[in-house]
Amino acid sequence: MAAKSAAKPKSSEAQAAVAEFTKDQDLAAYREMLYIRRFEEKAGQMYGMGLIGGFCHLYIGQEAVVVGMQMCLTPGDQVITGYRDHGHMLACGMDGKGVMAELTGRRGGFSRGKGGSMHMFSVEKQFFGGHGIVGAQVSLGTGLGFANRYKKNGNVSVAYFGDGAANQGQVYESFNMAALWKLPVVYVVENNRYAMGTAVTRSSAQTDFSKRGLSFNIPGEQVDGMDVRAVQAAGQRAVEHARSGEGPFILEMMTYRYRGHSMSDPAKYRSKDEVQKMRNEHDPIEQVRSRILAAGFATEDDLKKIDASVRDLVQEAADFAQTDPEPDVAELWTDIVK
Ligand SMILES: Cc1ncc(C[n+]2csc(CCOP(=O)(O)OP(=O)(O)O)c2C)c(N)n1
Ligand SMILES: [Mg+2]
Repeated sequence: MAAKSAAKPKSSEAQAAVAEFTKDQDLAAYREMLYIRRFEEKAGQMYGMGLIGGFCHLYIGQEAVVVGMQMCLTPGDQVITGYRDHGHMLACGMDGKGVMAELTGRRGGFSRGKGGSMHMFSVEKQFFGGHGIVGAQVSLGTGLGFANRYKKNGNVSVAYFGDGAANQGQVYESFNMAALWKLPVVYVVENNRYAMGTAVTRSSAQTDFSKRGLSFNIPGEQVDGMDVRAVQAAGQRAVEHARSGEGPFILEMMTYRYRGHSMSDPAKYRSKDEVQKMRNEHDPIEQVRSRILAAGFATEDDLKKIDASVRDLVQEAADFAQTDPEPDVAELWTDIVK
């Protein structure tokens, strides 16, 4: 089923002009988004080679969301998401070697090779997973906000979830409590237009997810999630709102996933043209790349160097993930509730 043709948000707030990035911001965003994309491409290849088992959901196409949001956070702020989580972990600063080694089920993985793609955590980087139950992270993320409020630590939790997850009941129980207790939570709906093979228009009575908090008086904004500058600008407003004690905020990121839902996807629910059009006209990395070149922030050669260093980093992670040993059999009996 054909969805809307562009990533542009409908609501007027989001149409506001987006501030230009500085040279450093543009280059950092470029590098970070490229790193996520190359990492995911490599994960896809390794899955195809049989090196990765179980579920694996790639983030390719959505990179601007997590990179733009991360630019608004300060140390101590928490991040939680669903199963499409590799990009979030890398953006939080988790080592790519540990992420890739978890995908291949090795000792050096973030869950010592026992969690896989959907179950990784880092207390150090304040990343709280990685959750396979659609919508569960929204309640958990609200709990993180509650803890922040209780401890008066000034931190904000960011709970990411999809357009499909937005129809789960526990999301609204969470909204109610977050608004009631003015919890410092930013809810980021990654509206990539599909929940597995179901288009938003087939499953949602209210397709403007920024309005989903209206009955709780939670403000919301629709954002062009393919433009990292728009994400960062909206993210600043939302994080500031939450941090200042005003309560939760909803950001609906209009984004798009280029690959299938998971590694097996019949791809019958959308046309190849629809995907190609998004790639050609809205790619988040290409947008930054053209801006960098137009502004003279870097030359083609400089960008090639960044590309090469990113590829090296990803290759290092892939090599580690194939050479690091598998967990000892005795590990079957550790980290479990007996
Ligand atoms: C409670 C629950 N119901 C159903 C599923 C099966 N399921 C896995 S992913 C998914 C689609 C979710 O789509 P969305 O929230 O839009 O996230 P996206 O995959 O687009 O990132 C479903 C229905 C599940 N994992 N958990
Ligand atoms: Mg979706």
